[in-house]
Amino acid sequence: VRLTRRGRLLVTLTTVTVLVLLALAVTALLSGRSHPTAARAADRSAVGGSSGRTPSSRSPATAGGSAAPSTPSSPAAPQYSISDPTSIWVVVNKLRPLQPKTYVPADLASVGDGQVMRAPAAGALLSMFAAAESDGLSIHADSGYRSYTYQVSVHDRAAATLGAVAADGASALPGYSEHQTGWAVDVGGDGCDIAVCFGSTPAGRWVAANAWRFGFLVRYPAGEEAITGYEYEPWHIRYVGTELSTRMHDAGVLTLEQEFGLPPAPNYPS
Ligand code: DAL
Ligand code: ZN
Repeated sequence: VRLTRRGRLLVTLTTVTVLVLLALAVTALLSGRSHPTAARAADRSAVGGSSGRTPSSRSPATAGGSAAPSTPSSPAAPQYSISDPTSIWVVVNKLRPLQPKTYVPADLASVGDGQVMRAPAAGALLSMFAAAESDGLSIHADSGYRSYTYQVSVHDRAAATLGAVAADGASALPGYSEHQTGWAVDVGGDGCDIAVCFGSTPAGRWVAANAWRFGFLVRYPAGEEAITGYEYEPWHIRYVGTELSTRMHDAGVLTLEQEFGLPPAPNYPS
C-alpha cells in the first residue's frame, strides 16, 4: 500500500499517541492505585494496635458477635488533660494520685442531702435525678466531694472494718480518690446505699443503663477490678461529660484506663 507523505505522518502520530497512553495507564496501575489500599491498612492497624481501645470481653460492642463500631475515635490525644485535677477527663487511680495530693476544687455546688460536687457535675447529676424521677425512680446523693482530710477518716474506717488489704480494694488513700476531684458521687435508692445490692435494684439498673446520657460513668464495673484496682461499685459514678461518656458507651469501653491506653492500676506502687 503506498501512502502519501501526509498519510505516513498521520500513522506515525497515531502510533506514538497510543504508545504514550498505554505507558500512562501502566504507570497508574503500578503506583497510584495501590496507595489508598495501603493507607487503609495502616489506619486499621493504628486503631487496633496503638490506640489502647480494647473493649472488655463483657462489652456490649463485642457481645453477641455484633460488629465493631465503624468509626472508632482515637484516644491517643485527649481533648482535655488526663492529669490536671480540674479537667473533666482527669484519670485518678492507684498509679495516678491527684496533683497536688491536697487539691481542693473551686466551684462546689449542692446536689442535695448535704452533698456537693463541682458545678458542671452537680447540674448534670440533678438532671439525671429528674429524669429518673420521671421514670418513677428516686435516686439521691450519698457522698459527693470529699476533702483529703475527710478521705483520711473514710480510709481509716474502712481499714478498721475490713482490714488493711481489703480496705485498699474498697476505699482510696487520701490524694488518690476521685471524690477529691469533685467529679465523683456515690448514689443510692430503693433502700440500698453504697452497697453492691444497689446494682440489682431498679434504681441501680437505671443508673447503669442511663448515667452515660448525663455524662457519667459507672467507674468501677464488675469484672474490671484488675484494671481499676477496686471492687464492683455500682453506686460510684464519675462525671466526664457527655462527649466522652457517649464515646465510651457506643464503643463498649468500660474503664478510663482502657479509653486512654493507660496501664492497669490494681495496686499502689510498692
Ligand atoms: N471508693 C472509692 C474507690 C474511693 O474511695 O474513692
Ligand atoms: Zn465513691
